[in-house]
Amino acid sequence: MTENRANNSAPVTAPHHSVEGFVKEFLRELHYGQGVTMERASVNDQYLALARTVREYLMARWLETVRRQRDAQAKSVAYLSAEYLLGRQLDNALLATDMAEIVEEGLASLGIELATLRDQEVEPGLGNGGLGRLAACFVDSLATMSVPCIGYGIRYEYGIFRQTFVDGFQVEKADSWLTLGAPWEFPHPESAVTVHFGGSTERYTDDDGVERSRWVPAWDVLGVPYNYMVPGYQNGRVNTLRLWSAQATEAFDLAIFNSGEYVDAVRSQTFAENISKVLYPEDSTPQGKELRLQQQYFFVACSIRDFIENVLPDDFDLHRLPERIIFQLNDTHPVIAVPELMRILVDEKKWDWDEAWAVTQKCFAYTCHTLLPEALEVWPVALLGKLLPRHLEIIYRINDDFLAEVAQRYPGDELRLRRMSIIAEHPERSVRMAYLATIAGSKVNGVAALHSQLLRDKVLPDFSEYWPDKFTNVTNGVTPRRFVRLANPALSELITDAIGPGWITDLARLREMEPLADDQEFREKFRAVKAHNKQRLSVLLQRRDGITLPADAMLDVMVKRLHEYKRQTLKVLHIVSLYEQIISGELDPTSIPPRVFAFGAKAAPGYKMAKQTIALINHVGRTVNEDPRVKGALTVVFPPNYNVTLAETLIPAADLSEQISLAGKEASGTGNMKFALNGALTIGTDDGANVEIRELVGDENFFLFGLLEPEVEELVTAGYQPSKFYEENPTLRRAIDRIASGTFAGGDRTVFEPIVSNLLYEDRFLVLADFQSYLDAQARVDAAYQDTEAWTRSAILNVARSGYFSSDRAMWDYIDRIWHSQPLVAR
Ligand code: F55
Repeated sequence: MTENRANNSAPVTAPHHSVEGFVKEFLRELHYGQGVTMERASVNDQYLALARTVREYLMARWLETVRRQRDAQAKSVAYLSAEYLLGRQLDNALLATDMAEIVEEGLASLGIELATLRDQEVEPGLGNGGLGRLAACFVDSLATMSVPCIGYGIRYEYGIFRQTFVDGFQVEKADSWLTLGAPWEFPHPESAVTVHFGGSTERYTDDDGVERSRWVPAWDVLGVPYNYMVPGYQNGRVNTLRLWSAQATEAFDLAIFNSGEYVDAVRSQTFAENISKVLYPEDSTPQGKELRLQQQYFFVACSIRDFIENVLPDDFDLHRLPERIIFQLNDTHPVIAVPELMRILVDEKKWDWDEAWAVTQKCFAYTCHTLLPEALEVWPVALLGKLLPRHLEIIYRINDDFLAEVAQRYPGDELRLRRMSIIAEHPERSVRMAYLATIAGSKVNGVAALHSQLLRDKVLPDFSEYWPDKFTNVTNGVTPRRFVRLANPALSELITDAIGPGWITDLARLREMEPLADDQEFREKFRAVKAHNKQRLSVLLQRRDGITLPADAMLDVMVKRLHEYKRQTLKVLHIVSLYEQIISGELDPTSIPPRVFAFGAKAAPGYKMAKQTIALINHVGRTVNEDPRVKGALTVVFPPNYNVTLAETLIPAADLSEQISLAGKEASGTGNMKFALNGALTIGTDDGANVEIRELVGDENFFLFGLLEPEVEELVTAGYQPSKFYEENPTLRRAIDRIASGTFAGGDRTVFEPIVSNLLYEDRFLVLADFQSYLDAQARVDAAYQDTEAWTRSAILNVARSGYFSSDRAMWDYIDRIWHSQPLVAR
């Protein structure tokens, strides 16, 4: 039957790759898809018709990619990630199909501006920050490299909140990204998967007389897959991102029929549908919320089932699963997949435990993204046992077997067993998800060289001693398609004119630009690109937020989630310190290059200190911007709702990139890479991937400051007293006193008191210890910026030497060190 269908099906072809071909399809979509005429079409109608037209150009490639992957029976990567911070889709699809010019011309012939329709798209913000954006970069690279990959995740109805400011304080709004239509998704309700929850387990004896355990769940939900295209860059490939949406099962429908309380029954449907309702906005301190665990289990259960039943052939022998799949765990969020696969093999397929464990261990690998102890996920045993009783049993068994092995290797070492147990006893009996991931994974990797080292030495030392070969590093990367080619067309053209277009898929080739750093004419062109990008940013900020950027100022940018360890406060202290010195007459404002201090940052809604810091930035900004004494010299801008779309205009305009986390706290950073690739110089600590950026671009093209990681350790062990730094450094004291005085809060000393006393008496992230070193580095920045030619030279070298930070390279490293899968070459 299927065979027949396949034989009879006509080949799917793309519409004609020409202006006429495009216009014809576009009008067809407008008329027959949207059901409107050109005269009556709204901008949204036009956008939706355009998006659907563009995806038609991708469809044949998509179907062909899926067919080939099926036929080749190649090993696939299943990237399991609770977050994908995709950014807008239209431009990326136009680039992948090389349709941008045709579309621009075709639309123009109808009197429509492409730019207007572009702006109509609401970006899918299904992630918090770096981790979610990394997942999006990785799937882009794998598609471009023709590596078979399915991205699995959650189709949140509401993504990361939209940030607004009210009197400078963050106020969150729901991100209803789906309301105007979702033209990039393909729902498949017919392929829905049932997921069970709750209930209990029971022992029974099977037909062969074997004692077994089985799960008797209490309730279930449906997972409906929504497919998204992940187009490779002009290579004829389109991979799939499959996001799951929760729906009530028939059991709910029955309840409705049988219940006199019809309205109540319908209402209880929403209970199931809550699971994929909203993305949790905490980017570091996981909330031990039941719904969050439901989300995690929901999407991995759907994904594993989908892979086994829909991707693998019907008669597939699961003993060979590791030949066909590697489940890459993006942090611990999907790690419940481990007991889930065990449950399927042992309970459903009736395998022996050891047989199942041998296969399972080969199917997973784990990427850790943090070093902060509070960010390591743990689930209370009581909660996990209530929601997933069988999985808890399985985790216990994994733990027992593992600890028995450890006990054999280290007889009598009780303390070690307690340290290495998946189950923590204090402060509450709970499951340490990172340990489970480490024990089950074939490999464990950190996301930058320093991070991977600290992961071995500080976070999982017992495990790295036990399995030295399990641990590896893969330094993060970013996709050059979105973050250079699309975000910075002017620079892209300059690069392509100089070295040809090969860099877009082979970013190491940017090295070929190195000699041009010494070419005066090229430097001039490079500066023109920067100036153009600043102008573009200025237009956007004016239109988007009513913010006016001064012309010809150095653009100093810090964009990332708001977190104490990232130290936005350090940058505030720098601004306040300059302000203080200028208004007291100590510093001549014309002696330093005019600077715009730009921030972009969302705070987790429950993170008080982070929200205060946002208010502080806004209040300092207002005071500074309104003060005629510093006018022209210092400007602070903080556009609300920093997201991928804003990043794409902001980063290419930057001169200076702020990467100022406390050494040993930022696992990698990926913004740092985007800035360097777009010709900003970095001021940064010896942390995360900054270390590697500095090594590559050269010391002389990077402004290093601050304590090194071992020095941080030392200072903290010795008993760090921030107030000492305050007392001993008059510049620092005056900056802090200025904040404490209420100057930035209309004279009210209480508003920012918590920040001040935190700095003076706690300062977990050693802001005060690094203050002077930071100021000195900023003075070096000012001096360097005055020498325009030398600065431009450094900026060009930053671009030329940052090709290593392509996510394509990162993917090759995963393939080499972890996955051992192969690209699917054309046949
Ligand atoms: C999201 C949810 C939870 Cl519960 C915990 C963390 C996160 C999250 O968003 N983490 C995150 O973004 N981590 C970052 O990952 C990046 C990619 O590896 C790193 O570059 C960055 O250093 C790290 O903080």
